Amino acid sequence: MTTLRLVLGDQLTRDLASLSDLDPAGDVVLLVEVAEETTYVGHHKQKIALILSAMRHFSAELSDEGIRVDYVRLDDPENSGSFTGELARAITRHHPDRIVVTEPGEWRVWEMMRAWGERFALPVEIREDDRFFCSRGRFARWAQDRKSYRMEFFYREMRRETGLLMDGDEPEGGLWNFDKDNRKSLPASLRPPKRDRLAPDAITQDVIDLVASRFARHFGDLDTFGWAVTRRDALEALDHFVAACLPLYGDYQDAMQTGEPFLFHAVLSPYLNCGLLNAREICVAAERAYRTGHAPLNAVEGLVRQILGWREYVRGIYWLRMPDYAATNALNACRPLPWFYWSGETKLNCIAQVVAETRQNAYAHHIQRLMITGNFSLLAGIAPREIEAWYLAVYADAYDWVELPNTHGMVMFADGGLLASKPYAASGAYINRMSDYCRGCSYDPKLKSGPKACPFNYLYWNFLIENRSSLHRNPRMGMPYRSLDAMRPDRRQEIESDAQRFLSELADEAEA
Ligand code: DLZ
Ligand code: SF4
Repeated sequence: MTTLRLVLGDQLTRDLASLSDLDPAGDVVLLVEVAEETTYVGHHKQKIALILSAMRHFSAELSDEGIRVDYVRLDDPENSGSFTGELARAITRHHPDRIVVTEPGEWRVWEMMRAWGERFALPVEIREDDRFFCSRGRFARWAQDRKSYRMEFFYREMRRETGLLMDGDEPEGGLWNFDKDNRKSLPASLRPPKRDRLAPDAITQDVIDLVASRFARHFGDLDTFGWAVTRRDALEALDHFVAACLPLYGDYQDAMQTGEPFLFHAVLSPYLNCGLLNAREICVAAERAYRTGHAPLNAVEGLVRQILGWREYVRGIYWLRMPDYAATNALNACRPLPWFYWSGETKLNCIAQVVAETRQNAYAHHIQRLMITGNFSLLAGIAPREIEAWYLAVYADAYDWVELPNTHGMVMFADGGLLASKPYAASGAYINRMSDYCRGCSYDPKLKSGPKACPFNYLYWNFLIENRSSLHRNPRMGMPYRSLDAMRPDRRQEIESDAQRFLSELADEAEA
């Protein structure tokens, strides 16, 4: 019996469910580079290069094991350009008795997969993706009969279930969450550890050349490519993070500094999300660092919360609520995405810095994503679909299951509060406190009105004014609305006219 096992570009692990019972004598593993996946959004050049190079390396590793691999390259003249088309061609090559796949990370692909059985008149087994701590069914059971789905409660259950950072039945250190210790601003004297870029090997160089010629118009620099593309190198990146960055990861988790795109962050999500690393080994390595006295609890708990808590939780929400989830727009936001999200050409220095780093690295850390590019989109009322497509395209770690809930729910509050208990809206004061961006800006974060004032300042209040009917009953918004209501009417008018001027200039730029 021949089984054809299709492995997707974000499933690059030997531990994949669909490879668990692989019979090297008869089975064929299929990997396909397809135009549809490279262009359904205009991915960052480095993201495409990372995935294709990691796919080619993974395929070579399987072949070295004696496994029959059928690998279709993007520049194969017969390439049909889609998963379905390539599966059809592979079926005519191998005449399999059945197809085995692992569930994908995207609703769009899930729908494709579910149609394959009928289309090819073959048994298609779609296996659960057991790389996650919490299966889709387990999450649905947790969510059942709950009025609200707060991450914190889900996270506690996951801690209890996995035993990670537990002291018997109690959380290690007596608290579930040490987030309050993780908001320090970066002292000027502190230099974050150096990150090495890996020099491309011949396989990666081939892919870089392919991406440079075929995706020349896509966003992003390619000459700075330095990602690990094998499990071995990704494991080294994990070791380096634990040894050099983890001890201070918690303290400066929310800090932002010009010229320091990585600070003490893990920068492992691109590997984790494409299969080169797995969630459990990262959490276990971090816990070990705590138990051996190498890293403090606030750092280790912060990391474990990101992976065991938040990452699993957003995936759960995605599969629980799709496809309707993506269509909600609770705040009726509809402005187009400003062009400066691509060009970086804007007087808003914080955005210019984050876009420049994003272009250079296909990476920005979570506070840059949430509180700079995200915060601006929220305050300016950018259409959720536009900003979601941007995040999905520009970050090397972005796949729909993780990008969509983070952007739609957490950043844009477009789900009306299913994911976040309040919108993460902030004025220039927050950005000024947590970064050095304002020092190099032509706007003044301390000015509240007028053309020199930081636009985040009046956009923040204007956001509250524009969305009063949706937000003022939210208990966590009580304080800002009380402050707004205490303002004199002429101050409110000033806010609205500053915001109108700024937003209409944005609209003019979009039309130009
Ligand atoms: C993101 C991506 C890209 C750019 N290219 C490919 C590809 O050529 N072949 C492939 O199998 N997967 C690719 N991917 C990842 C898929 O888009 C991803 O597997 C689906 O979106 C499901 O998460
Ligand atoms: Fe950003 Fe405002 Fe600071 Fe300029 S002043 S960097 S726009 S927060």
